[in-house]
Amino acid sequence: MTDLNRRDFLATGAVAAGGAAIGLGAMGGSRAHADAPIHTPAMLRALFPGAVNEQGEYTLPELKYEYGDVDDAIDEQTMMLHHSRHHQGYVNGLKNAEEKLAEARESGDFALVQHWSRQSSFHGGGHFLHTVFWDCIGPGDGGMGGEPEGPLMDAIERDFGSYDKMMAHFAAASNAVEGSGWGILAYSLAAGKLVILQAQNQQLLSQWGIVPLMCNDVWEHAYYLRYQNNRGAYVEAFPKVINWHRVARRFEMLG
Ligand code: MN3
Repeated sequence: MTDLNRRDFLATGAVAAGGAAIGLGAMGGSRAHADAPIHTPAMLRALFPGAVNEQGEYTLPELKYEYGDVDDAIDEQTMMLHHSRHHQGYVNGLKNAEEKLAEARESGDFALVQHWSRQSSFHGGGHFLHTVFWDCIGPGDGGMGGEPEGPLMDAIERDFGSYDKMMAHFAAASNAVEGSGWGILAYSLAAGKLVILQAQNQQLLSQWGIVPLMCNDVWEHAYYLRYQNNRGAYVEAFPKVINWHRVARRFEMLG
């Protein structure tokens, strides 16, 4: 999927137009309309690279870079623990919750449905947001830092006024998350524009109908070894390791 250029993307979508596919309209100033490109389920799953394997099972995504490669903002040991321990825990928790809910459907005993629904939301939110987090930082595919270009920059300027205003809003949202959580730059499928949100833990305060494009994990486990309780210093350093090329590609997948 990631090798497709825009023309191939559109052509492939046209082939799939008769199947189970949906059209989104993220590009330029246009909102969703009748001739918007058609997106297959496989194309949309590519927004969460490595989150499921070919069998549809939840998996820990492999990073496209080494743990030490984002040391400008995040130290190697934190990256290793965060990816291999914390994120793996969310994958395991999501699988377990879905197994327990399947057992409940089999037995008809839904006494614990609230508990396992919460577990599914918490661990699922963790799995999918971390998948985006790893994808939106690190070297490769054009490199880290700088500013976005192309349709994503156009949309940032349209929806936030400027890149600097967007990043000031993003940093403020990340700093002000109450407790553990996330700052998230997302595309609203519902509104056809970019939005900045907070998430408490992994799953609260979200809107439905959004696709996270770029996010910063502000749980202490994401920064504590180097920054201790100084979340602000971590949030300030984070833009050094954003890979805007991959973020832009995620955005352009929606167009
Ligand atoms: Mn985390």
